[in-house]
Amino acid sequence: MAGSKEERITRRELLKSGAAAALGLAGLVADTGTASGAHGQKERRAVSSNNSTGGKPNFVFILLDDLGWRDIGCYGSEFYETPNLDRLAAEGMRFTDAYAACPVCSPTRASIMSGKYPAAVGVTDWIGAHTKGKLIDAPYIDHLPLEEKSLARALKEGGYATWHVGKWHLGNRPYYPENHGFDVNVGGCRWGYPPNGYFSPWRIETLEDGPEGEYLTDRLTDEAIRLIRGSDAPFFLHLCYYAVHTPIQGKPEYVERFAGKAAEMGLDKLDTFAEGPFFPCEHKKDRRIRRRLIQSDPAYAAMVQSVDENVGRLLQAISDAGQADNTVVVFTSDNGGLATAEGSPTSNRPLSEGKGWMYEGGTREPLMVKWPGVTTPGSVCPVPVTSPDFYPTMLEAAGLDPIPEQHRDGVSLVPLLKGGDRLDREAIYWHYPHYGNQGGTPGSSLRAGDYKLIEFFEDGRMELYNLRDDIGEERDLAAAQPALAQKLHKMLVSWRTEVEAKMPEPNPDYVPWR
Ligand SMILES: [Ca+2]
Repeated sequence: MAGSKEERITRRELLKSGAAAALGLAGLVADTGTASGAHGQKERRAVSSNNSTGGKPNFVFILLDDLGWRDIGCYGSEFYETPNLDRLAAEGMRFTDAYAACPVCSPTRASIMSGKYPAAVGVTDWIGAHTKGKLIDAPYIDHLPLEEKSLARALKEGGYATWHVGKWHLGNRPYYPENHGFDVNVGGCRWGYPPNGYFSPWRIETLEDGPEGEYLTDRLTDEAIRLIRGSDAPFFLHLCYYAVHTPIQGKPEYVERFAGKAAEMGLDKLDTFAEGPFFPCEHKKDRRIRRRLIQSDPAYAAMVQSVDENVGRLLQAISDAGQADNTVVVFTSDNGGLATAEGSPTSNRPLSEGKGWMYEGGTREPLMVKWPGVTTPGSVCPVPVTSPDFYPTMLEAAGLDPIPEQHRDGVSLVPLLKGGDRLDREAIYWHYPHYGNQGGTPGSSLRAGDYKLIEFFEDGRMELYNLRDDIGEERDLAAAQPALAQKLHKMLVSWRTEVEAKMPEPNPDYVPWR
């Protein structure tokens, strides 16, 4: 089965590279940094020899909470320090246009586990949220249904040891990781953040408290390393750090160092925040949106540093276990950086807004994948991809049969990881019929090629952007290009119908305050 799948890919890729040559696209492909041609040939041989040993690769899937697109050095941060993550990018493939399927966390996590868009699963808001404003939030399911065959279950049936370490936030106990195909659950529970902060005692019911003051990011990594050391491959490690979600708490020595760095860089002399309008959601109507303009928070930088250090430690442990050449490492985040509320600890600029918003700051994510022998070291992929894609990608990388009825919204990224420059997909969709906590309003959006259309449900307004020319979404083209806006809106509406997306209703008790 694996053999025939491989042949199919090979034929498709050969056709594709032939077509690219015929169209004179070689220069374009080289410019975007994706590999093709000779590279592709070499990679395919590497995959073949890997498969002929009968070995399945391990998967280390590292999911951050609220880490923003520009929170990493190789994505442009000048204040935070991430040498280990930068090295991961240098050794693997970095995606510039990778997305979370939702601007808040539970829905994106559900999309990774199900291979479906959040609207198709029914988990469209972070579990525990109930808000209203001019509209009343659409109803949503408060757990990942057991009818969904999770990625973990599929890999377990395919012979993998499956471990969840860290944040889960996909429902109460009946829906915990151990009921969704994970052999091991360390730290996964109903909480979306450490209820007692990052220093032990954490009071997380599925994680024994450490010594007084032990730092949570360190401990989760220790637990992951222990699992790796005690295992025979293949394994799937789903390592979901609670960082860098609120409360923003870094190790004091790091916070102090970054406070000094901020002063050295003169960041303490610049305007840090801009006050915006009053929140559109009722529970925050007395407060104003507060946008962070620059990355300069020492405590947030300290949290990022701890993540980076721990990723370094984890990768070293994989190498020490002799598994480095047989382990696919994926690093990404569940939604955009927190930039407009709750302390606004980071800035996603040049992207607009952040967590909780339909703009790019809400959903564009760092994504790096290192698949030894397959991804070209230091390659950069500009093709838009989204979080439901991980499910079919990992099945294909494992040589397992696809389950199209399950991961129906995901597209395997294996062709891109092998150096291809396109996916067979018309558009990527979002549906967030909620207000959330950060100032965004309910809406849907899609990205097709370079264009992105957003529909805002409060007033039916549509905004159209060309992200290639305008990454900051500053020039709305809806009025200038009405035909395109209409065409994309039609696609959006038809997609909503297909996934039976729930819509918010007007709030009859709404009294305007903005
Ligand atoms: Ca999150």
